[in-house]
Amino acid sequence: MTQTPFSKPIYVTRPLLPSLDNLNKRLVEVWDKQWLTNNGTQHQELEKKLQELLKVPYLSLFNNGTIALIVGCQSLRLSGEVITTPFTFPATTHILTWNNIKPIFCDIDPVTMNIDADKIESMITPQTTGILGVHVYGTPCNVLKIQEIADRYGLKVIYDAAHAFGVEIDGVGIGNFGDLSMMSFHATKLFHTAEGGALLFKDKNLKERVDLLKNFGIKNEEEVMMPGINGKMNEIQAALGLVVLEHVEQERHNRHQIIKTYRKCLNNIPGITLLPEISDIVSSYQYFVIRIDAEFFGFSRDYIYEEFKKYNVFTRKYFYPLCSDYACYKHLPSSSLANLPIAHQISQQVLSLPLYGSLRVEEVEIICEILVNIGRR
Ligand code: T4K
Repeated sequence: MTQTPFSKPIYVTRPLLPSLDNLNKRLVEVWDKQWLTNNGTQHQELEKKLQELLKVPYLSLFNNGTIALIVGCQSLRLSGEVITTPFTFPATTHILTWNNIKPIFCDIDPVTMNIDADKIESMITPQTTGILGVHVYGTPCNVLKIQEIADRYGLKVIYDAAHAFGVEIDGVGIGNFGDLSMMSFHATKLFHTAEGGALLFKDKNLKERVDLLKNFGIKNEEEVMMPGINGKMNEIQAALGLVVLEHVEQERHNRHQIIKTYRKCLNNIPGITLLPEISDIVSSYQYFVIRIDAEFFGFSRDYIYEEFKKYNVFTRKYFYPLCSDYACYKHLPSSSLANLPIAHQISQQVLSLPLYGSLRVEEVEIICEILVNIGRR
């Protein structure tokens, strides 16, 4: 059957938008207090609720995930070289550069698409101070192996958990692994504050340092302790977050139904690989990603991406190109193709399909049909 294009664009994601009435109630509180930022009551309430929900000892809110990660690096005093993955959003690598740290790219695991823990050790030099892993699409890194290597070499571990809201391993919140983790609350994330983010960690001493760093280093009106930055989340962002939070469980449920539909419709199609479902993991259902092997499917990922557009479906190539191929990083020795063969192969194959709670199951079935029909040409 030939499909007709959707009458309105279907994007890779759409933000969870709670009722404006509920948001307004919160905004009235903010207006009444005439307190718009700098650790107001909405901020305090959101920080506490998230810390409990994400099952982590300490959490500090930020105005976005990138600034949070920059501050995270500062708070751990990382320097020299940090081993990281090239298969991620630009922010992960850039925050190292903003901290005057040299990124050392390590290849990725062919199944999880996260940094390959078995390859990290061979990249350690006397300059290495840390490991920066990304829980890509919300799939956890090999946290135990990474910690074991870090402990043996005295390295810090940071996780970019931008995609991993609510992820748990055997009931343990993802923010408990490593020295600290960053979550993004950008509009495109499962939970969001339009722009926003947080650092999550276990060390009590880090809370004071992180909170100083995100507030210019100001301790009180007469003492500035360190060269901080402005990383504060404002009251309007926090109020939005508190209202969005009430709907996150329903959003997760809806996304789970959509993923089940994708899995049913795209199962056993030669050349299409679905990400494995991992037991003992609570998922964030952040992205639904397929891999397309052009040889077996008959058409390349790039061809399918363009074809989808003709049907008004806007998929995304998260993550292509690799960070190691950006003009600012491709000169690095660790950026060579020989060092990153798996990452190169996977970045040519991945395609993120539309996934958001208000996407209808019938729409998902049509998206799958379009893909299957392309393969039959
Ligand atoms: N680390 C990782 C691994 C990350 O993925 C990210 C962010 C970060 C760090 C940095 O965290 P933040 O500093 O952002 O907190 C989007 C997001 O902007 C970005 O936050 C996210 N990762 C990345 C994976 O996706 P783009 O450039 O793809 O965004 P854009 O504007 O093309 O949006 C994608 C689709 O979403 C649009 O086609 C339509 C839809 N959309 C988007 C927005 C902003 C809406 O429907 N409404 C909206 O308001 O980066």
